Amino acid sequence: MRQFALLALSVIAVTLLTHSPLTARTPLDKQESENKKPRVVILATGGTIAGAATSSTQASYKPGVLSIEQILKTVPEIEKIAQLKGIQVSNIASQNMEEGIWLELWRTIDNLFTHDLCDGVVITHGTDIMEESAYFLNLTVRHSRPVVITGAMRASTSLSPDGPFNLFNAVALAASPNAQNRGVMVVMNDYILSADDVTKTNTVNTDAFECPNFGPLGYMRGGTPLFFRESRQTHTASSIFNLKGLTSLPKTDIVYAYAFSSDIAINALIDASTDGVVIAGVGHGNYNKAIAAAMERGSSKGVAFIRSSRILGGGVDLSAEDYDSRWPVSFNKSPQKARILLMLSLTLTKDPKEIQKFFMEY
Ligand code: DAS
Repeated sequence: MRQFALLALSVIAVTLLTHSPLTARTPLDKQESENKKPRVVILATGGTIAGAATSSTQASYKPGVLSIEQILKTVPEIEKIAQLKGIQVSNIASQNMEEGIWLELWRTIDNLFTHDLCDGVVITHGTDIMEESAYFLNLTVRHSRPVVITGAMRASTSLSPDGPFNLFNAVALAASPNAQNRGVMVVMNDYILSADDVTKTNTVNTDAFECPNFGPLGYMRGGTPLFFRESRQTHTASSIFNLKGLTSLPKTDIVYAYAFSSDIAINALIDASTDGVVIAGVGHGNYNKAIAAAMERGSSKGVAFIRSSRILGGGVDLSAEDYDSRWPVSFNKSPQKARILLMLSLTLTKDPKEIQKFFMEY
């Protein structure tokens, strides 16, 4: 009993003695400064940024190996710029992305922002499907707080991985008050890229992402975003597309056009009851008579069609050859982005004239 009392007295004494202004200030300062730092939630989905290889110089690796906790340990500097929380949504190579993961990402972000649980969101993601996830969320996350997607072209075990600085930049951008109302952004290789225009332009290099039509929104420099333009397309808080109550999305596909392309693929999709097909046309959204005939057949069965192009820049507009208002044109949307906009448009309408308006606006 005597020993416990002595122990209790010594604990009280130490507390009183060490509770000096400095010590008192330190926990409060730490707490206050912690509270002052923006709150950033990192939603991890997998990809190369979570990838690992057996040697630091080999090119091949396995994506989706490291957990978000392990990834965060490689970038201790981000603790200085934000209060962080990591959530492991999935751990996949993004070529295996699923509709359910998109809907989970949307629900999680909507809940975080609706209930003021964070100031910004970062998504770590594979690079193969990154531009599609970014555009999907750009059209459906109806909030103005920043959502920033990043990844890596080299595995975390590489001699000089690009993931850690991409993640630092992404958190710094999501934590920036200047990142509000800019739509979903992709940060890769110091570029800040808009979800409506970003596309992967190299299969292996670290400089693998561009905005081919409008150029980058800006750059990250030492953790500070420098913006040179804003997205002119409607997005996020201004979007008409509402996923509330939806448990699945319309089925839309893409058919590639090429020299003497057959109608086998497009007819198979029609017979499989797809809801919509994007034609990745040649040139300014063109295709041959076999595909044209299949489009007529599909239209008679209620399938929606969009004319896009396999060409990287320029898009397809109303001056396309033989423009037919039954087949809306994609404007600056690549086939893979046109597919997403068609998918969401079909949650509201099948009227091609209404869908054409969406392709001019989003
Ligand atoms: N397969 C790629 C992916 O997961 C790896 C990557 O680049 O992230 O998208």
